Amino acid sequence: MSVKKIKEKIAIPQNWNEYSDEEHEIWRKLYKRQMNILENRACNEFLDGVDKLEIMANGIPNFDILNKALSKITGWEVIAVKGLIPDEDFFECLANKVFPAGSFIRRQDQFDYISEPDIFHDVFGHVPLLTNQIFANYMQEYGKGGLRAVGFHSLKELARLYWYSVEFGLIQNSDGLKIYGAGILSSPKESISSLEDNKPNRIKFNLERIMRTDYRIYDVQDSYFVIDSFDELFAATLQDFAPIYSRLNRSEIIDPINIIDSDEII
Ligand code: HBI
Ligand code: FE
Repeated sequence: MSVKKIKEKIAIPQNWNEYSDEEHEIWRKLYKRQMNILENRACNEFLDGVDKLEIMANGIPNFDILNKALSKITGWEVIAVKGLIPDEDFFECLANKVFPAGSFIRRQDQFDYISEPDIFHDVFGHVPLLTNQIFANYMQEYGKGGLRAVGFHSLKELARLYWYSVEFGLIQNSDGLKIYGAGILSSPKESISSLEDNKPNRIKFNLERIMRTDYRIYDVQDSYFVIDSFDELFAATLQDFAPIYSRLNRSEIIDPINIIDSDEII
């Protein structure tokens, strides 16, 4: 499907002028709290992305202004959508360098946690890394892979890859162990526990192992998978998934609380 078609199908107007002062204030408070926590915990590529997109601090970003900066850097654009969209439309967006973001913001009584992705999770959590070319390439390959996975009836396995990388991924390089997953970056509690709590497993990234690993949506993760670079993540998408899917069909699902013999523990 073309960019034009997918946007016609799922985009809604952001109506940036209709956000109230209270909504902008919620964004400012969420942004301030997270940036304090993330200063030495988020990967540099995320922090650089926040800088490059500069308008993050003073209130809910206007997608027209955000996209002027973002599209110049990696050609990606953010569109407003009502909320979670069907998998295939989501993959179609990513394959076309379009990131679908919720345009509503949580209420004050949901300040610490909201179950479905609001504009703070989607734009603060996901968009800054789209300024990193390798990560942006990964997201686009992921979208193309998702469209292929539909044919293999392997959406569940592919969704696990998204979950344990784009949403809850950690990266370990010369800067130390840092966060790149949006689900962590937008959560005050998990931004600390994912790096410092001794309860969760931290396991070296392994594509097939991840695609066998179940996940729980409504709590902090029992396992995190650690890459050593975005190149490693991107390279993982370039292999032929067909043999992997057929091996996965014959493999046991792994409960995220467990580790297995082949795991390389960080
Ligand atoms: N829709 N808007 C939106 N945002 C998401 O992150 C999203 C989605 N639909 C499907 C989906 N994520 C998951 O299935 C991914 O794991 C693919
Ligand atoms: Fe997300």
